[in-house]
Amino acid sequence: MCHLIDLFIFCPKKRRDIYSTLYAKEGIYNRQDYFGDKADYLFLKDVNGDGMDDAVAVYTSAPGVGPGSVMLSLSNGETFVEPKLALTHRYQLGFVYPLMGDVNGDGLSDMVYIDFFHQRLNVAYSNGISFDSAIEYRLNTSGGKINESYLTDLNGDEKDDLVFYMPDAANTGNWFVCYSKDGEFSKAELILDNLKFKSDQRLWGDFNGDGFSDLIAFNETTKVWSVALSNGDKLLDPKVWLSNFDNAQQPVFMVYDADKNGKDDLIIWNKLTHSDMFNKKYEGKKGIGKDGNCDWLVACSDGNKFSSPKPYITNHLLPSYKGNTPPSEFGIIGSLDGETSVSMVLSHGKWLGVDFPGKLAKT
Ligand SMILES: [Ca+2]
Ligand SMILES: [Ca+2]
Ligand SMILES: [Ca+2]
Ligand SMILES: [Ca+2]
Repeated sequence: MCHLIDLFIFCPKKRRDIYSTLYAKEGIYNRQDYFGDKADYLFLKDVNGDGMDDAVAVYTSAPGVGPGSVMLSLSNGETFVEPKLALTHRYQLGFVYPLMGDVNGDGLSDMVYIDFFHQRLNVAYSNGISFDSAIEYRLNTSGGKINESYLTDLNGDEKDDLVFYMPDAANTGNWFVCYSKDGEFSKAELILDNLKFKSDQRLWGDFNGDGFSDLIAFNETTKVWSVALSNGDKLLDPKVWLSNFDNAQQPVFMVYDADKNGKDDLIIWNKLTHSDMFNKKYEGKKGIGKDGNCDWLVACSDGNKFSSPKPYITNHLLPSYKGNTPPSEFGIIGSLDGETSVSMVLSHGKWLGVDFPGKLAKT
């Protein structure tokens, strides 16, 4: 039987001491076949607590998959294995969204469903093998409406907290936290009284490596990335960490410690968005119009600022190299062995990962 994957090029894992751009065709790896296709949400999180990130696919209503199914495929250090159903949790489409994080601090990533309409969380704790049935937590936001939320550890106690943004008139630009503690979520507390600037995209990570998660925000007009560091209790005033950022290709942004120095970095995925992958005019060309060129770039944190973004993988699934495979629908970054970061694109159920190519040279 001929699998499509036979057409991919396999290479041994490479570790490099100095910075070099890795062509995806040299190092692409198939980490999983036929997992997560048509899923509504995909995560790369450590569900069984062995330090290696596992693949999680959440389905709302795909054909042939039970509504609310959460599929899990564990990392064995290089690939994903043993795909199975780990939870069924049906939820209201349109105002409930799944997140993942370790809410109870046991080292196992839990499934969390935030319900923006009812202002509540349903938490399905990982038991190391699958997820237990969800427990409901009502959030006390004093009447404010949550608009955007993240699970991240603001106060460094290894339990992920719910941080969120409330854009209504009384709270414009204000950020709040409900701390996870003692099996409950605290009443909402103000952590930043104003974002102090207009932002178009926001993410969370620990950019200075002190264990407290920080807010990063991008302003598309000024082309500036700013970081508001956490002191474990509040967010400090935002400061510019990267300016003159070229957003021409409208990339996907992620936060991850790519070079594994303990400080989260800004990851930029120039996603290819056109669907006409067999169109000859794309062959050998990069960055057409608003389409990305399948490159991955990293802006490394030194704890005070980001370096200028550098490509570290090029042509990660550009159709001219992989003529039989449609452009990737999804990109994600994590670590399958717990030590090396892997940048992954997903295309029709295939998870294709390339390891971070060694340490970046100092600039
Ligand atoms: Ca794992
Ligand atoms: Ca947990
Ligand atoms: Ca916490
Ligand atoms: Ca921090």
